[in-house]
Amino acid sequence: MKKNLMLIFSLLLLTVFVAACGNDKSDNTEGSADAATGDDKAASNGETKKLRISLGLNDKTPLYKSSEKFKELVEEKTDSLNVEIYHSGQIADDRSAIEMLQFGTLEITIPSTAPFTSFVPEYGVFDLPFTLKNTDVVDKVLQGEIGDELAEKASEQGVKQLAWWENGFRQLTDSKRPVKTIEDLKGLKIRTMENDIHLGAWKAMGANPTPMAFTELFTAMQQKTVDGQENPYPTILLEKYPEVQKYLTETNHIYSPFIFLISQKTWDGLTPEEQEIVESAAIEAGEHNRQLSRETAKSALEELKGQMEYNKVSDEELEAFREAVQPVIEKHKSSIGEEFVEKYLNEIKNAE
Ligand code: KDG
Repeated sequence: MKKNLMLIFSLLLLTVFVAACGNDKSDNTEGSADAATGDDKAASNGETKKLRISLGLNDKTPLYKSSEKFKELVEEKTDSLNVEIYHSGQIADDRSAIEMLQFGTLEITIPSTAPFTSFVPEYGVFDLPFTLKNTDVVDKVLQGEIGDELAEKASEQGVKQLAWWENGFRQLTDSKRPVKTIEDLKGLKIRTMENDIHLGAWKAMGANPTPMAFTELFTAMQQKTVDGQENPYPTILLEKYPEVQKYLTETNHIYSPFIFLISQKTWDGLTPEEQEIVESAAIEAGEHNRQLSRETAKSALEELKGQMEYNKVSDEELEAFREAVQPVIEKHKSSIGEEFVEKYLNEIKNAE
């Protein structure tokens, strides 16, 4: 009980602090520097609205570079909007950032879908392991009915999803041993995103999983609080995991989308013209992001092979992983929604 009160109190403190440095008109004075990207933005008529983007990943990643593309697209079309990009969890971790969008004390965040399932359980379809097999299927499913239905459900939570971006296919790293069979997972302390399906899946495969915010992950690996983690190749390379992890295991166990979320309160405060500019920029930057993410995943793997001990789990061995997680998939069909999961699995079959 005391812990919950402390959590609520610290969230309210954080919200007040961020609101104080948020859309304060005085920040829009002539020549106010953009704290994150160093651009000067003279407010044309003092009416410039600030759109701060909170990211968990650092400024070397495709996520950050595509956010810069979003900024460029918006600011070339209007003087009334000023985009600021805050990387590496400078403002908040994923879940806190989503809550701040709900309060209206932060404008934009672009997290993985996994932490968003606490707000909209249906996004959990992407956490069902070994369901999306390649990017062709991913693109068809996300651009289809499933993608549209999920975006509509997000609006019920005070946030508006403007576009699908890409985190990518997730791979395993650890500091203890190579993982060639499911038996090698036994007892490995694996950090997972804050998501019950991920937790259940790694438990079912024999690991000892710990849910943790992304902002705490590198330190936890450095201090050996966890043995390993799972993320796409660009994150593993660009967040410098080879410094604290020895083994890299290709599993492709889950495909993670990123979702471009804007506070409903922020959205409602934009003019129709500004809404059109922001939405089209989020979609166009999303196309840029998918391409950059896929190119970076290929080059990152080659670089990682020179820095870590790499192995790819054989298709035959992966069958044991798939079998182990089946009960977890069955269990979470009800928490996500049986009908929606069936629709998702059918869309995947049609796309394959
Ligand atoms: O900016 C996104 C990150 O905060 C996070 O969603 C990345 O996949 C991720 C993870 O493992 O937390």
